[in-house]
Amino acid sequence: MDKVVTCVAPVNIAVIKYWGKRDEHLILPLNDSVSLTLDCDQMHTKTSIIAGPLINEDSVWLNGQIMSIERNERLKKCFDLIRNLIKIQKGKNSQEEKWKIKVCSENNFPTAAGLASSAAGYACLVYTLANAFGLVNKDLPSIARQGSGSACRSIYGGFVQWTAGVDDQGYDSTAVQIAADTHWPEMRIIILVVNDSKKKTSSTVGMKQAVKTSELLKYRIQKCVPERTKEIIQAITDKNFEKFAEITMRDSNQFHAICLDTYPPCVYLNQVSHEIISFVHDYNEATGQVKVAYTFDAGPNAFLFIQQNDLSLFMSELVNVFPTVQPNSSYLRGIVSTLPN
Ligand code: 2P0
Repeated sequence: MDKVVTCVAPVNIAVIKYWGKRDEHLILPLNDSVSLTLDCDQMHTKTSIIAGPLINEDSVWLNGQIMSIERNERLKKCFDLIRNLIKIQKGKNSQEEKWKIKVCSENNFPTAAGLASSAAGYACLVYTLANAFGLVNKDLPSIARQGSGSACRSIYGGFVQWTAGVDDQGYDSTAVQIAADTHWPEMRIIILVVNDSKKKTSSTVGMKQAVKTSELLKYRIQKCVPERTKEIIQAITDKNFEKFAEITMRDSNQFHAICLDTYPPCVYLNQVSHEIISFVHDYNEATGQVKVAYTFDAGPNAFLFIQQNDLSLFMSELVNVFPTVQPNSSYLRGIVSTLPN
C-alpha cells in the first residue's frame, strides 16, 4: 500500500552564524552555530510525499516546478541516505528501500532570497520521508545537513546549536536542542522583508569564497565563535535578553564584515538594511536599555528580536520611521512585514 504523508518545517534564524565549511562534500562547518526556529504557522515549507511499489519513478516538485534529482547532487544524496536508513532500520528483507517516491514541496515565502528557504526545505524533505517510512529521529539532522547545512537546525524547534565537530566523517557534527520553544515564550521575531528577489551570490558560493580569501574569517573561527557560543547559550538559559541581543548583533555585523572581507566582496546588505541597523541602535540608546536586536542572513532582510512587553511601543516607532510596515496581529513568534527596497 502507498505511504502518503504531509509535514511542515519552519525556517530557523541563526544568532551565531554558520559561514564556511571544513568539508564541502559532507557539508561540515568550520564553526558552531546557534539558531532559533520559528513557529510552524509562519515562514515554512510544506512537503507531501507519496511512496509505494506502484510509483514508477522518483520525482520532486518545488513550488510547482519539477526538479532534476540526477543533476542535484544534494537532493540525490538525501534520497540515498534515507534509503540506506530504511535498509538499516527495517532490515534486508524490507522492500521499502526500493519504492519510488514522489515529492511535492511548497514554500509559503520567497525562495533563495536570504530567508533560510533551503533550511526549511531540506529539513522538511528529510522529516517527511522519515515519517513516511517510520524511521527514528536520531540520524535526521545529519541527513538534512547534507542537503543544506543550516537545515539540520530546523529539525528541532526552540533554540538549537549545530556543533561543528572534529570528526572527518562528520559523526560529531549534528544539531541539538538547547532549550524548547516554551522556555522563552516572551521572545518575538519581526521579519522585515526588504527585498525578496533571489540573491546574486548564493550562500554556498559566498562562504566558499570567504574560506578561500578572508583573513577575518580565520580570526572569527579561532578567536570569537567559541566564546560567543558559550555566552549566548548561557544568555538563552538565563533568558538574559540584553546579553542575547548584544551577541546577536555583534555576530551579524561580524558575518557581514567577513562578506566584505571576501575577495571579490559579497554585499548582502543594502541601504534599507543599514537604516534598520541605525534605527535599532538609536531606539536602544533612547530607551537606555537593549530592547531590540537585529540579525541579517545572506540578504538584505532584517530579523529583529524583541520581548513581548516591549513590542507594541517598538512597533509604533517602527511604523513611524518605516510607514509601509504593516504589523500582523495574529503572530505568535514572528511578524512578517514588507519594506520598499
Ligand atoms: C546561517 N546562513 O547560519 C547562515 C547565516 C546564511 C547566513 O546557513 O551551502 O544555505 O547549503 O550549507 O545552509 C545559509 O547557508 O548553505 C546559512 P549550504 P546554507 O543560517
